Amino acid sequence: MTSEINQIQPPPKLDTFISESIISKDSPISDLIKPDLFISDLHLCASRPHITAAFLHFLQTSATHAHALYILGDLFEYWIGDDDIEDAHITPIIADLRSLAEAGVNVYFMHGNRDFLIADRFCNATKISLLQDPTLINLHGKRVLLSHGDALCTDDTAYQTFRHQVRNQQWQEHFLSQSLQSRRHQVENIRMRSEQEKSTKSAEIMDINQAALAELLADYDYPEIIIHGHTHRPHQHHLQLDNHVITRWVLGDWYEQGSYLACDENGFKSVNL
Ligand SMILES: [Mn+2]
Repeated sequence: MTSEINQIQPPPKLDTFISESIISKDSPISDLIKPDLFISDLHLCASRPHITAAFLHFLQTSATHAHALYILGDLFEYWIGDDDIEDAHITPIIADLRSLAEAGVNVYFMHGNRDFLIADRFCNATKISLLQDPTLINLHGKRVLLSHGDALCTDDTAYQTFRHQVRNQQWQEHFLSQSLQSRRHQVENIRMRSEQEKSTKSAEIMDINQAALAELLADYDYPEIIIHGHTHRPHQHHLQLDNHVITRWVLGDWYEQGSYLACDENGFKSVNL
């Protein structure tokens, strides 16, 4: 089956949920009021302390009122292995994520292309649950597909080859067997190369491929909503695919300003910090 994907104008009130009809009367009242929050692409890094400070503030304020926090990849600029957890830049992030989870907020993390080596030790220390990419969830009766987004950038064949290589278990075991210093050095080199390559790649190549998106949405039986990050092009897209109307939320990065997407029984709202 070929899937046709077309950008369309939003129908009225597409993202407004009709609360009474879709929320179970048995749901605890707090779950109805508390929003689910979605963030990605913070790229936390010791060289950008103001972003880390903004994130810690977010964890101590807005996030504490949430039902759940979904971190959809690239929380860190890079992650060289869970044995780096004692790093002075990392420890306050771990502590505040753990405090949030201990305060009763469900915190979920999905790997991005920068922090795909986050594993059990990090998850145990933060009490975060790791999500597979993609993951389908149900929010107020709507099916919502979550993804980081890099797997959809299929026009960037060089990147997809790299992605395939570094997601290989043997590659990861070999990489993790090296010293922290050596790993940090290698990652710095990869980052530098990738920055140079980015300047020569067209904007289209680095965006998601519409056919790959259509295939993913069809595979998941046309969820009403897909949320992803990675492209750093925050936007609410409306599209029509095989007679299904689908909303695609693209999350923003935190380079200049923090932002999150909130969902409650009234629908979605994009918030700048
Ligand atoms: Mn990314």
